[in-house]
Amino acid sequence: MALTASLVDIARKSHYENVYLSRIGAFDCYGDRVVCDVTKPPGIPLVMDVDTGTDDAVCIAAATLCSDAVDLIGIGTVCGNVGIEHTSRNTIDLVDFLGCDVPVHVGAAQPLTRRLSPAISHGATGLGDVVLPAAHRDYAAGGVPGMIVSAARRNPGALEVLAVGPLTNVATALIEHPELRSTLKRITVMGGAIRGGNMTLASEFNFHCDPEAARIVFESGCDLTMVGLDVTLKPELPRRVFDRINASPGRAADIVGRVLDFMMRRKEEFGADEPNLHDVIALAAIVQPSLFSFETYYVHLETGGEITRGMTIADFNNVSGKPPNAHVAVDIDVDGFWNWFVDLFGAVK
Ligand SMILES: [Ca+2]
Repeated sequence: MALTASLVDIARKSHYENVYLSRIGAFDCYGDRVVCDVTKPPGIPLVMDVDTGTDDAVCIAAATLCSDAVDLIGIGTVCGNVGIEHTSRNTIDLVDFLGCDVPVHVGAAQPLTRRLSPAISHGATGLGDVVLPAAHRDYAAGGVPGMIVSAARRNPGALEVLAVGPLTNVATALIEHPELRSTLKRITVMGGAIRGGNMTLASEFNFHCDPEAARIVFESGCDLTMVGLDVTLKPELPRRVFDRINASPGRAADIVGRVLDFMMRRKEEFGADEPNLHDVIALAAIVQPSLFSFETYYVHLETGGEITRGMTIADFNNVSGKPPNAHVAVDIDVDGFWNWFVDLFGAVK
């Protein structure tokens, strides 16, 4: 018992007190012997916001395999790729299938000021033709903004947010809880592009879906990393990666293999684009930042215009005179990314 007590003392001195204590609570104990690696530093306390979504599903599955790097505290759902009923159902069914006990909170059913226009590339339910067993649990009580602020209070200055859907929930949290602007460590978003678009000529889907929310997040003053099409379109799913995932053990590889199979068939049957895994690349920017090149800019969010709604415009020449508000991922080591990805799933026993 003495050993356990000393661990708690160490944890109480830790910057990540609550996270570390929760880890200790999860350790297996045999009498006085605690089975754990007490020298291992705590992972990044992380909440995710998702609109699951095929590539969100890949991202969530990958995040559950990154327990050495991140402590996944909670997941919020938002409308985007499909309606909130489907994004929420997909998310809770997925984490339940993966045996992950992270709480899932239901978020916004519509963008801040607009009506949702779902994506077409994820099928009617959001997961293509992949069907998951229904979860044996309920959604966590409370909305997503409350979940984020609660997690931030328990991890002051340390909590990171990974948002891979429209930014409706994150913007709402920042509006309702302005203290988040100084207590969050960082927000990483999958969205935008400083060159080109995929929804219009100039805008990316997530920011096109809720540009007003994206503007609030970009103008919040939070430390912000933007992982947009500039990097997420570069890794195109190679057949060798598809084969490696399908040969990997475990439930995460099973579900990701099925999602990738849908993406590959969609490409072959409908002449769709090469499969891109957008959202998991934003996760990689958190846990494997050395794979990326970042540049820091003031990024303006355009909210109007037939083509420019949701466009992210980097102030390359400091015309605005405004200080930078985003670290923009501008390049990625594609081979390094795929190696990380297959190793992540292949390491499961
Ligand atoms: Ca997404």
